[in-house]
Amino acid sequence: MRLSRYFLPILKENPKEAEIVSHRFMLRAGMIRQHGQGIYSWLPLGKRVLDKVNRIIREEQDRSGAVELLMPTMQSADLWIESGRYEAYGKEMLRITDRQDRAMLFGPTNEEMITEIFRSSVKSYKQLPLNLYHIQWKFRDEIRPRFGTMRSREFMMKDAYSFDLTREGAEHSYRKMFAAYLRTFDRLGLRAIPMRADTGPIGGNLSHEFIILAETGESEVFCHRDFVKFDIPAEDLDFDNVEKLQGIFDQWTSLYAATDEMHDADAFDALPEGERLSARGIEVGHIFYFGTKYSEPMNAMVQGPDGKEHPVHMGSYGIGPTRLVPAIIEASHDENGIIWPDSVAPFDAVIINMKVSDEACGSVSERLYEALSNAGLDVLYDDTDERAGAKFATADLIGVPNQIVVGPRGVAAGEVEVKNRRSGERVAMSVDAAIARLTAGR
Ligand code: P5A
Repeated sequence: MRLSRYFLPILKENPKEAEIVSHRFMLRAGMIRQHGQGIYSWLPLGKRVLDKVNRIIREEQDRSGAVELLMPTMQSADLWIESGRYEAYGKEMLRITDRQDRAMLFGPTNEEMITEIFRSSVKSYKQLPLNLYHIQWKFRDEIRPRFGTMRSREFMMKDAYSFDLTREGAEHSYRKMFAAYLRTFDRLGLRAIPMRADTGPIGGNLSHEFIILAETGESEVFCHRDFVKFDIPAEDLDFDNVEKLQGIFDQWTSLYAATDEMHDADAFDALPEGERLSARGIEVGHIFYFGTKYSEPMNAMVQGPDGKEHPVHMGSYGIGPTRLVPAIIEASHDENGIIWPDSVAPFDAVIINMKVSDEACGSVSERLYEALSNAGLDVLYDDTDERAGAKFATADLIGVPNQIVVGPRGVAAGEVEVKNRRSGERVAMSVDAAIARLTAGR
């Protein structure tokens, strides 16, 4: 991508409405644009990161055996009346009436709709277990939307729904998602801690929130310090291995970890002082087992091996991609801007041509651009006629992991400078060496 043809509306000044660092950098880096309270467009740079986040979420859902579909944002109130949640959901639900005076709503979650899809086509236990997911916009009329896309009204959610014949089966499905979530957050460069959590309007009594510790987090959380020591489930984990999944779950739930609502002060205070961590956190995922809460009122039954009809046991599992992007920034930045983990960086490398009027700089930059792009890297080529200082500031702000600086003096000596955004290390090397270094392992 040539920066001269791209759309990257960088802000030079700090936007005054931004209270936390991720919101400030997302606005300054031209990733998002606000339209109303808690409503945002994702501009090209932001969209690239969001797509990469979603790709990782999708890969890990697929790996665990979940199957993707896509449900609409608009739902009919009838289904919610059937489940008994239409009134109970309250003011957070955006209710809409269509031209035929039918009661509709912008979905805040999809338990009812997925149960409707399930009951219309699955009739036998032989088709179970089943886990269906989608990545779709939701709307919740939050009382206090804030911190940019961290808590917005329109936001994206990956929501998965599991169906099993028995409670034991459903608990195994729960543990599958538990392990898949640990892998997902790890690949996003985050250490998420599963904490016992309240179930709120979704229901049930088994639930974990996945929390990223951050000073700017909205939740107050309490946990043991040793979570950092636990291993993340391996890529080749067999998700059908009941014992293995149970082992992972047991380990990750063996230490104290609870959100404010579930906090047991006596149990926590009984821990030695050095092991206690009382902190703030960002909830990036939340999983629930709620049994037959929806299948019973909505009559989602399957025939069991005994020939009888059984209400199906369900769970639901949410991740917030549009919250994860700012959460990653909260966890990884410095005073100059964002420092993206490689896995979600909008570009892998940025070529900074310090003097576009110089023919030699132009041809070296073009050569780099072509070679890196051909090797499959996402490359941004800063071919604008901005001052060098402004170009460096932009590259640091948008957080691309590798910067290649092409300047007249270096080029005359046959060299470019390769800078690592995270470590700040700068190394001068030949163009060929720079290409070899950045394409290594591709
Ligand atoms: C689980 C999937 C549910 O809605 N039903 C389907 C269940 N859970 S949840 O905890 O309410 O939301 C799941 C995740 O969505 C993100 N999220 C938000 N992101 C941005 N702005 C919001 N206002 C918002 N509300 C929820 C969170 O990541 C949450 O864990």
